[in-house]
Amino acid sequence: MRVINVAAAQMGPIQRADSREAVVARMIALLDEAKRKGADLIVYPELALTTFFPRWYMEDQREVDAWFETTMPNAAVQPLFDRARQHSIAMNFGYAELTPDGHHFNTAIMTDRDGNIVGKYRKVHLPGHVEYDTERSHQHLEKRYFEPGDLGFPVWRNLGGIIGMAICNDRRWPETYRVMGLQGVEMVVLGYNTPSVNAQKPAEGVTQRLFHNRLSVQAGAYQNSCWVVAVAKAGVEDGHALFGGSLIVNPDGEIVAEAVTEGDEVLVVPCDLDATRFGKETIFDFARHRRIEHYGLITSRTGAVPPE
Ligand code: CDV
Repeated sequence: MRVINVAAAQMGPIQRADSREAVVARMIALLDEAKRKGADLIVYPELALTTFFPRWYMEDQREVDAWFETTMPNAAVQPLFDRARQHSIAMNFGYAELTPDGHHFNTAIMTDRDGNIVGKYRKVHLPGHVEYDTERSHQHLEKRYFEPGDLGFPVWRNLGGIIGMAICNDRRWPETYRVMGLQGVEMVVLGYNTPSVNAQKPAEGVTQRLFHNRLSVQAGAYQNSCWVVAVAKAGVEDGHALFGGSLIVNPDGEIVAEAVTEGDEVLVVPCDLDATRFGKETIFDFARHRRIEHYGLITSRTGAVPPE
């Protein structure tokens, strides 16, 4: 058995006025709890250091840039790195990244047990819109504030396994998991901020939205025979509700742990990476069963084109 004890560290709401330092203190409390529960790896949400700022329409670029980190770790986040190294726990968390040459990404990093950053991922599938949209019940301006990720979907050897990262909306796209599956991924870790209300279909309801969350994550895990750890930022941020439902799914696509609150909550599960082998060697043995000669449209066409 090759076991990684994974902590899904769901975070409750972060208000617009909350400082990075206050958020990092909460993340350290979650890390301490994860340590007590024997974790090797802790997974935090997307944009873990701030409120989900893409809900706010901003025109002043200086105001936008205030939500971004220009270095990682920086002074506000260093205490988290220090505690993680002390505890010998690897981390994954998301933040808004502003590069030295002025690019803006929705980014996640992964560290090893010594607090070294060993992997970086930049969100590929950016949902939402660029301009203020009067038709929506609330704004979702990721396409305004971020560029699509430019790093693809790499995987990394860490903690004795092969681990990949994704961010929020990426979890709904089968391509996300399959590109990592083709690199032998054994565990996908991802964070999300998902509004409880569909801005374009308010009648949808949170039950259906949680169903789509589970459906996407469970399908990704099963079809690539890997573990998936999906972690929410949840609760009401300045009047805007985000759903919880953080979950850990095994390579059979079964949910093995699921959050029950919309606040700070830690789920720890021993994930045996060898449990990925059966699926990878049988029904999802890609080398034997995939038929790439029929998959050309996946990479040559973006939108659907129905026949005449
Ligand atoms: N942060 C996100 O990417 N949220 C999207 C919402 C807007 C649908 C998600 O897929 O959860």
